[in-house]
Amino acid sequence: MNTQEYITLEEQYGAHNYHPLDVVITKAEGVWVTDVEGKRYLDCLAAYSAVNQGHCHPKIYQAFVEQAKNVTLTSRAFRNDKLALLYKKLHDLTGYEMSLPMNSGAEAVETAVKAARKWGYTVKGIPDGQAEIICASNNFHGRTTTIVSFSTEESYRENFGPFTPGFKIVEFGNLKSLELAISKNTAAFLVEPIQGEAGIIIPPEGYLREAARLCKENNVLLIVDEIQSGLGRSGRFFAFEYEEIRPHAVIIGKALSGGFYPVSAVLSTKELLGVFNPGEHGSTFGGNPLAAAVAIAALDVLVDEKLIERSFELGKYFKERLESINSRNIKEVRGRGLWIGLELTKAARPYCEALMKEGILCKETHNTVIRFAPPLVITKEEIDWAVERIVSVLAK
Ligand code: IF1
Repeated sequence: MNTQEYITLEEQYGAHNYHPLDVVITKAEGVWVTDVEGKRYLDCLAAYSAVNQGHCHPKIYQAFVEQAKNVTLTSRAFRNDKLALLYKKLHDLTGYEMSLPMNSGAEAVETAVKAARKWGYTVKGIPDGQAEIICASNNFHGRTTTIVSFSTEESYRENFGPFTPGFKIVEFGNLKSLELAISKNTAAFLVEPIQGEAGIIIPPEGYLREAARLCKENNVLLIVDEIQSGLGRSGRFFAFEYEEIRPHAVIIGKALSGGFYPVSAVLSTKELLGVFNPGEHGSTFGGNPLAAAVAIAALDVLVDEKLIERSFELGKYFKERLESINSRNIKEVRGRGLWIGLELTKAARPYCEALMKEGILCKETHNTVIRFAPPLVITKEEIDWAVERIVSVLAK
């Protein structure tokens, strides 16, 4: 079948909840993907940072296949011999006392919301049914009904109500707004350290540090969503490290599996994750041995191949090269690590389509931003190759 035939089938039989670029990928390796016509592209999206380790990484693949030969799923009714090792690895790498595994990122966010509420009632002493969680404007934390309840993006909410109550919105980056929103019933402040979907928005220097202080003073949990910003994408293991803080809980997903499988987790203290008793929360697939084996390998690759350091160094280089482009179409270049938003003065979609023709896959966000977030295994030469094409497309 050719590209058009796949598209026709998809449009006829699949729900239209996406508007993808018209490229049908059939194979991928490292930073490169190949479509059904045999054309190669440099992937500058990395599945929204789920393939930080590069597509089909051989070491993760090996762990995946080896584990699939033994046992893939036990359910949590029984134990398996991989989950304990993942818990230990997450603890050793991050210092967090405990973790709770789920599948999609949204499920881990839901887990954090439930944990924070229960902590609010049983530890902080918030009156029953009154717990509040504060979230930031222009957040993105997923698409479940509860999560879209605290989205500020109309198209994510319209016609999906009624919504889950108990969430307050503050302006992202504005400490005064946070301070005013905190009440004696506030259980948590949930925030992305760098907002991804909003267009790779870095808050003002000191924002997270001061937010952490406000939370501490008011006995409010600081929960950071590092599903997209974490695991090396920002040039640090966690993006919050730039502000030298220690959030009470961290949510991870995406690259935790290197793209092989949905694996997510909440990392936190015994005080917070200890609120769950048997039967109160869970998932059929969460913490399964295949997911655990894949996640262990995915974390090992990040560390062993120094991908976090690589993201920092090459991200700086890529950003400098983009900043040096002289084009009246560019409004701003911003980002951290290999996570760069190029804000244009006009709609970004036609530029993404033009870049695709030149062999670069990237995706616009918020209409005017092109994001560049290649797998962290990209080389300097490949960045040069990309920049050459970005320059020529932007000149048009
Ligand atoms: C889609 C965006 C990126 C996330 C943060 C939780 C989740 C995500 C910070 C939920 C997911 C994805 C979902 C994906 C597109 C993508 C995205 F544009 F929508 F915002 F990356 F920028 N927290 N982000 O970024 O994780 O349940 O999806 O595993 O198509 O919706 P999930």
